[in-house]
Amino acid sequence: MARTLDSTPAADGYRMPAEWAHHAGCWLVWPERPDNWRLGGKPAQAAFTAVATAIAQTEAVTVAVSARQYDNARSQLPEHVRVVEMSNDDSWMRDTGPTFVVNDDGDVRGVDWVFNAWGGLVDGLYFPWAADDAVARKVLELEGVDRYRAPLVLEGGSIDVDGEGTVLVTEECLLSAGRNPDLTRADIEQQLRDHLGVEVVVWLPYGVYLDETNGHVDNFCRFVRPGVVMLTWTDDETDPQFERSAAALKVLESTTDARGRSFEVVKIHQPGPIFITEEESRGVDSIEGTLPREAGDRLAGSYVNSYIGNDLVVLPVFEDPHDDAAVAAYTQLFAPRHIVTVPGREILLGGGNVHCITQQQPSGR
Ligand code: KQY
Repeated sequence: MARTLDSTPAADGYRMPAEWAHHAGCWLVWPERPDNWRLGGKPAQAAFTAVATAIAQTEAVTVAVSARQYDNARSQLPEHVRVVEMSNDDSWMRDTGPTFVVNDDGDVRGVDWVFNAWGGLVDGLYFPWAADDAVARKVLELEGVDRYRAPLVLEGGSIDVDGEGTVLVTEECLLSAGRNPDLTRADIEQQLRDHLGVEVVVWLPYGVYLDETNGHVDNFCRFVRPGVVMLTWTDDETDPQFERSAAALKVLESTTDARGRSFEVVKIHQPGPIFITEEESRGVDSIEGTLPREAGDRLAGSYVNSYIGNDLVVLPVFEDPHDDAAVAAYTQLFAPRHIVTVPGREILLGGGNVHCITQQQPSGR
């Protein structure tokens, strides 16, 4: 039976493992919102199916889906992917799912953060979000995993850990007005220590330019292994992304991690810039109160937004001249894992990418 615990993971000897630690499985939510996904979600459903199918090569995959879409999801997904019915407001399991934590004995528990659709009534992306806020609890209940309810508005995409005491975050996101306006930076650091079991918080100033999550770090800068990070980069000094990436580089070059290591930074050139087309914009229902998808709007494209699975890495590509360099960098960085590329554009049109739609469940081994 899954219990809700009053203590914190750190106090109980738990910490968030790095994404490359062995997984028991991976979770996704099926996309269907017509005011976020064009053409009633059909192209996005194909893209999510490609991601789920790729990950299912090396670990168990579960897709949570609304009652309305259950039959459709079941028929599109391969048989060996488990499909479970679950209410939701949208399909970002990285942000609505639990953050799993482990202890030295290999026991697994889950952190259930407060979710407010990336900024609540200040600059959130939709209302209501109650079904999304209940997703983490339901996943933990289904898995029989004990839960900590963290008193912090946070999404899984806004943190990235090395499993050895260090977490990467952005100030743009964690200090944004719509999340925890009553908490100081020191308060937030303490919550991260308590719930992720980390010692050092590395604050990068910004994330990717025009990222609608207020600059999630998972779209910008992520650990490849302890001491090594990949950073979304552009060589174009006139691109607004340049200042953002350069500011992060400066922090990373002057910081050490929890083990006293300097960071090796691998620059991964961004795709594009990528813009929404007329046709793509027309396919999205326009509803007051949700983020409009207008033709010509720039998307926050990034190759860093990938999933590190048991024996593979799932990497979004964009039919872009920078794709080949990204694949080559990943091949070198993640060997012996093999790199599986998936079309990233449809997921990007919804505001995120492969990492944002997935949530790994560590095995504790
Ligand atoms: O970056 C992520 N982890 C999620 C992106 C959410 C976009 C919502 N439209």
